[in-house]
Amino acid sequence: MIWNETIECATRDEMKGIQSARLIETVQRIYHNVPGYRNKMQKAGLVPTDIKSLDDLSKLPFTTKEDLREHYPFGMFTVPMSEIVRVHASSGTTGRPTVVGYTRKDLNTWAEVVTRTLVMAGVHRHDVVQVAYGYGLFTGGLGIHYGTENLGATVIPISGGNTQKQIQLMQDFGTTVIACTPSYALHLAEVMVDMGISPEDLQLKTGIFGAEPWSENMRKEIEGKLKLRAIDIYGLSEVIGPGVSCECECQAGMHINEDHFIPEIIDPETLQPLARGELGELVFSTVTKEGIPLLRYRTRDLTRLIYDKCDCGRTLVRMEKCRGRSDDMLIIRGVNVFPSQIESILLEMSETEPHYLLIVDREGNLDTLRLLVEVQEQFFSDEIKMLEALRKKITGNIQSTLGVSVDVRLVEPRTIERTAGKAKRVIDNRKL
Ligand code: DLL
Repeated sequence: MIWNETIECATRDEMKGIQSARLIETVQRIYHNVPGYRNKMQKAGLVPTDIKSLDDLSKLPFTTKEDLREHYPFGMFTVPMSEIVRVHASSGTTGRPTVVGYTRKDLNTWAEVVTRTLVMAGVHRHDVVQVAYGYGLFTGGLGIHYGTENLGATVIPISGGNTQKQIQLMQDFGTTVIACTPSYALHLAEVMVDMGISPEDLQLKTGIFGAEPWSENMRKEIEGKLKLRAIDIYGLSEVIGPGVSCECECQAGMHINEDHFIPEIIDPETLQPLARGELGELVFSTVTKEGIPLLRYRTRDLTRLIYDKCDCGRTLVRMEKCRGRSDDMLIIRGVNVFPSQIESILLEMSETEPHYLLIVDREGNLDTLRLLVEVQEQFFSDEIKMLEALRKKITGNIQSTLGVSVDVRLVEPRTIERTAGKAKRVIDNRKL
């Protein structure tokens, strides 16, 4: 089933027409209501009438997280506060939170795009959807919640944490769809084993997993352990929250709701748009939002766009699974390392668990990379000689694939902290 066939299966010309009209209108609105952005446009020598179609998009200045922080909390809103019916915020690791505001129309748009994504994932109104993303300032819980209600499926608004209760309710309420971060999905699988509950005791068929990067190998692991189809959903609070894009049942890239959020891929160094299909930083212009519309917002997420028609029949452009963020990329003695590459290597080995932590330090002038990784129960009880061989194997695999040397420390199962939300994979102690 397709929720909004006219849009989701539009021709490229039809989509371009919709995007152009909405872009022109949004530029006018932002120019007249947001002094900070008007200044940027004036500096670039632009007036709103210079933007005549989608082809002019790349003339516009970028917006960044720093802009939002600078105008904290509400300085980038384009409507009076009396029109704002909800705010959300993302905490981030440093600095002030990024605050976003929604008008009633924005909340309707959000519910619509989340409903589309759930339908893409194969969810229908007879499903029971357990929302284990956090409810609160984070957009995950409430975002998926209203999309599910809009679809007409049953929502269990349990929020994150309370893992044993999550599993008990899955069993008692006949949950068919679980929505949470992929790292929490793995934790659920782990606790299920402790409770003596197997996936066959549950009715799970689909997982709606996102909010953090996860590898293809992690997908296999989760699908194997929970016996469901693991679907990748993407979004960010600045753009709207979850529902910016999502995989369909083909699991071959995430369809972007591009009638609302126009994507571009740029080179993060030169800031120039890249040719179709190239890997770079994803940038979004929101063209229907009222509360806080953003033009050319730099996500820092690295991916590429796929314009071919998908086997599901949708023509909405797809983005590949995120490779990581330009600001998550570690540079270890000059070598670029993404935590997701290490995750993939670990998951290819049968002896390790997908729970790991990378610790970066600087000793003298040299970067050091330490990897703590959990070893499966049966291997941990093995003799020291075997463990040393395993340690060498992991070190060798990482060295040969990524070209960095790493100090591997094997740790007992369940010693790396589990979180109900986004997993923390990296501790960078360097003062750069
Ligand atoms: O994480 C919104 C969300 C909630 C998406 C629930 C999906 C499910 P923020 O807290 O603002 O919003 O964080 C946004 O998280 O720029 C990416 O770096 C990362 N991210 C989100 N989804 C994915 C994904 C929510 N599927 C930031 N794959 C984004 C990789 C993701 N990274």
